[in-house]
Amino acid sequence: MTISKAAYMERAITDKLMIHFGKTPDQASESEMVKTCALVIRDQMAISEVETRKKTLKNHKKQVHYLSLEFLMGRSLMKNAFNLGVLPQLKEALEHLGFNASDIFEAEPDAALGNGGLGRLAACYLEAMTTLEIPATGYSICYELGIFKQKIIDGYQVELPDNWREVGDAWLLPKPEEAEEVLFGGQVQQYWENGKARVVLEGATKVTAVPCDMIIAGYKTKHTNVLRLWDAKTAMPVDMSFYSRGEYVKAVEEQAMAESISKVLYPEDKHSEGKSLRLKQQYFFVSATIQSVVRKHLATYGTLDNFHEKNAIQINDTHPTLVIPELMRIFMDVHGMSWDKAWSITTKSVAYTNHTVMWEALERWSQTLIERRVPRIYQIICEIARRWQEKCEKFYNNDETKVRDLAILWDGEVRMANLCVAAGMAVNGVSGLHSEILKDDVFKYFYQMNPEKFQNVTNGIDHRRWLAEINPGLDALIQECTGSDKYLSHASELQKFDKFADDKSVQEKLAAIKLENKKSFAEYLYKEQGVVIDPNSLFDVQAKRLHEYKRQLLNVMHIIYLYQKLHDDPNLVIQPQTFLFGAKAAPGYDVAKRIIRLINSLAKAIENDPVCRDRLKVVFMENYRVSLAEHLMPAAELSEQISTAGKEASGTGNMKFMMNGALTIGTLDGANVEMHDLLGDENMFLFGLHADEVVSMKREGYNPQRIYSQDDRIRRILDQMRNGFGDGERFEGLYNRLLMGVGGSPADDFMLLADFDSYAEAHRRMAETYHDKALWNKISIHNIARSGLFAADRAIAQYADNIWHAEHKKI
Ligand code: 26W
Repeated sequence: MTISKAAYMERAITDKLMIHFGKTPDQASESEMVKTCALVIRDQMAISEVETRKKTLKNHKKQVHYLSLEFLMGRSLMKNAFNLGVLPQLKEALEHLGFNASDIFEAEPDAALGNGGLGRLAACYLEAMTTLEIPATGYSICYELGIFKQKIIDGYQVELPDNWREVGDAWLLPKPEEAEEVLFGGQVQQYWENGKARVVLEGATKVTAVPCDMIIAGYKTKHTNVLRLWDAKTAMPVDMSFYSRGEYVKAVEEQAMAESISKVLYPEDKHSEGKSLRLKQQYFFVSATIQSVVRKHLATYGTLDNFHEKNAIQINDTHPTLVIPELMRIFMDVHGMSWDKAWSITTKSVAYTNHTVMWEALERWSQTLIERRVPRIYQIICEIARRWQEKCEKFYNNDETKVRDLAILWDGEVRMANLCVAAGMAVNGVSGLHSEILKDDVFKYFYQMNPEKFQNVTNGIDHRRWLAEINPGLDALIQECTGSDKYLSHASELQKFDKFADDKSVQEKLAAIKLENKKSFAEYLYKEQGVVIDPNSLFDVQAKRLHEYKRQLLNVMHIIYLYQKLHDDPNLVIQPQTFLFGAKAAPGYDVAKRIIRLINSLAKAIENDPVCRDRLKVVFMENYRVSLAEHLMPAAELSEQISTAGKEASGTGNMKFMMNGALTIGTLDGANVEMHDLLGDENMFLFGLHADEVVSMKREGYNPQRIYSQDDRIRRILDQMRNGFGDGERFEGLYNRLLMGVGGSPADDFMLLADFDSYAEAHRRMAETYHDKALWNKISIHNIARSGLFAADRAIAQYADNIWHAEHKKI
């Protein structure tokens, strides 16, 4: 049976290769093979997509529209084949054609249309929405360049463009017949027509938005969904008179300007820059999306009166906030609705997810910029803001501080988060703790006005990708112990694995799987980067964007501490450890880049040090990305989740490590809190201040200099950091940041010194536990077995039940 299916697959591949590239398998390159396989799989999905669309229309089901400026999709070939249930035959066909299947999978470029957690979450959610058979569409921009590729040269981060589309295009279906026009600039004109006020925009610049659809396969379902990526094209026809007037260059210039909108993903994380092009990107994808949604709705129902009953629009952080005024504009200016009716429908359709409490990341746009780029949208925002302010003044009896806090327009700026909370039908945080902080702090006055709006949906990850697909050894063990593959559809089944925690033979099998995974990762790292690591050392991993609040620097401080300890006592017996870092720094974030440089100095120093080199190893993994994470997670043993409490909204890497059996060393922050609820103190290495203690310690006047002067270890670590490691690099800037505060930010803003002692103590407990192999494996089993809560399926079911009110397959 499988043989014939594989033969069928092989035939499809050879035919496609011939038609598309005019080649036979022996002539095809790996890239051509990736593209060919993608086209074969895409054809299969395209058929189900047509069927799904028909069914959704016929059944008049409520649809979900997930708007996000980022979708960090990663690779799709193996994932789609896995979900469609054709992975075995695809592998067999490739091998039979003379290719190494894993080389082919490895040759696919990541579709890296995102920065980090927020973008990867959107990708995991699309998969889960599809598996749960929710009619859903993701919307974003078809960036030509995804997040930059990171090279490390002489210890420094260097950014290179990521041109993913050469091969990645194979997944995209352009739909020029569904293009939309988006207008920028111009003047708003109002006039009366048949007793009704009409608003039109004159002299605006048109940009055409062409959809490129990426089909998403679900697991064990024929249901498919689509990620619709908008490509910006100039709307100008090739106007000959333009050219004859000698304005050739101008014509080409305008084209380049329009098309620059979808050129590049902004590589910022946690810092809103207020750049005009970024605003254009936001309006471009929002306007195209809403026009397309409204057009399809009208084609089905012939009325907009039931728009909110048939559509739920989820906005992923504030980046798509302009959907709110854009819906108002289309309802009123294009379809003649009254303000009140348009507002009532809009506010029943849109929901907002917040992903950060860092003030730098809360988007604020200059009013003049918005007015210039999208004048009609600006008018509508002003009117929303005026009405909102009236409401707030009434509710809070003109209390000025509260009204100011709640304002949408303030001090020449538009506050996007406030607009979202004022207009959204629901607002949610992404972990229990984070959602509480939103209610008690960030949006406290909003919460007092509308407590029923505020919800929590703890993040989740696609466990089919992040466990079954990337860790087949563990997948097999779980299936063996739980008796079936049921956990793939019902992640809560993982619980059944818990009772094997004390089973010696299961512990040993798990240890053997981990060791295999560590060996494969060591090989991978050697191939990619030429670095040798020892699979028998403990793999201690911190992989995430580089940011001060995530405290990679605390990890570094502790490694320096171990390094100095070994120097004090060269005969000290310690567990050999490999510290793996993976992190991109935003190109303009100098402190983050300095920390990367420091990690590389430390790595070099240890490598050249005969006392330490057999016991400690530090590796900075270049270009951390989804596909690297897929190799890394199965091999990790210790997961570093050490953010300053109250700062990490949720974290999702923490969940991926846990699911693959790593133990966590972490603070009570984000979803770590919920992990701790499931695991207890005995199955996790908890340390550090709690979120409320961070706040109160800051209020009472935190003094890192005192810690520095009283704790010898800390003084030595920081002094070493300042002086560097003898390679000509000194890190006085970082030292000053911890002790003096620089450029307006307080000394040690993220409280590394306050948490150091407790962190070192947790590491000590960890090393002791690692020594007891049986205990370590037992804890690892508990971690895997209790990670089912963090499946994206659970999170999506909550969104569907509590926010979207959309039907879904039960899990
Ligand atoms: C405007 C620049 C910018 C770009 C991205 C500001 C903020 C962001 C994101 C909100 C940053 C982000 O990725 N947040 C992460 O979202 C994850 C998914 O919910 C959480 O797990 C992480 O804790 C959170 O940092």
